[in-house]
Amino acid sequence: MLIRHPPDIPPSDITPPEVYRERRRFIQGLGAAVAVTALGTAGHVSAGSRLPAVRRGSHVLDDAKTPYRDVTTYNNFYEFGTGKDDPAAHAGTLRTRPWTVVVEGAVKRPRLWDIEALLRLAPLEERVYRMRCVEGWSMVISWVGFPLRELIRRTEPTGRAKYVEFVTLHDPAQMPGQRRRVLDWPYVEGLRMDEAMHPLTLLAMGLYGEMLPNQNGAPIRLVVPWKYGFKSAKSLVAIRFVEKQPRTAWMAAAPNEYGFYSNVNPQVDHPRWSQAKERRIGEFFKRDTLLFNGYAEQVADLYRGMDLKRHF
Ligand SMILES: Nc1nc2c(c(=O)[nH]1)N[C@H]1C(S)=C(S)[C@@H](COP(=O)(O)O)O[C@H]1N2
Ligand SMILES: [Mo]
Repeated sequence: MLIRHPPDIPPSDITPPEVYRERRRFIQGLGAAVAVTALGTAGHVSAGSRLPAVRRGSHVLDDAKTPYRDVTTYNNFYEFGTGKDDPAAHAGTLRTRPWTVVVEGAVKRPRLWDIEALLRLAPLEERVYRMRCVEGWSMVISWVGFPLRELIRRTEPTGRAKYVEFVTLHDPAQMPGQRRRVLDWPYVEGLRMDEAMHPLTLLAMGLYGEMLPNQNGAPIRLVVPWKYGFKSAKSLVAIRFVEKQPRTAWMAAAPNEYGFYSNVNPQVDHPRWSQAKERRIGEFFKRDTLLFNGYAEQVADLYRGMDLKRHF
């Protein structure tokens, strides 16, 4: 495995989770004495308070939702290992209470938010979004959260705030994958201010009406449905308003492969594979990948006049 380029699986190698789990079981069976663990049967649902009431949101796709089991057992969360089943197997060590998120930088109202206060900052709603990983697989996921702009509004960014930086927890004791320098920890992502303010950009605390399981980024994560999955940073501890474009973890790891924008774009291939198609988890035939992951009508204006091949 090339650890400098972690999302390194060519699309042809992407295995549907059911096949993958069977294969896992088979391999584990070869280890004879080892009892077969029920991989991710429940997942690690966060302890602590329950979600406040959730209303049906404005962006609910008609597409069939990917089963909860797949959404919670086939994950990318390198802080717990680089295998798809590592997060479900190992994220139990993450403690999600107490939890705080510092919101700071070029703002009038910096604040250290307690997670319980964040959960009640704005009405929670269900959003069913298409999600597309840069590796070439996709899912349709029911999130629970509120638009990031609700938090931004209360934070009052100043004129110097041009970008927003999102930072994941850095604690190798809770996140054993951070003991290896797979990435330059902590995981950092970024959005341009107008992308962060877009009504589709979500702060998510739940999945399928329940608290986020640890492996999906508990207790709070970003969800940006028109961008490749890695922009949606998990287990956030800081949100910073900054003047300069943030140095994201993936750009630092492989700048020629992962650009700042990372908009889903079937016309811009990854240097090592085509991005024209994707496998929806649970389906056999590949689908055509859609520009901006199918959200062009809502987001294309953000990029008008930009060369999307250069700003990939
Ligand atoms: N902190 C952190 N956030 C992360 C990742 C990660 O490794 N660490 N992986 C990203 C990638 S590559 C994808 S595809 C999505 C997967 O989210 P899911 O496991 O909830 O489907 O999380 C993104 N957020
Ligand atoms: Mo991804």
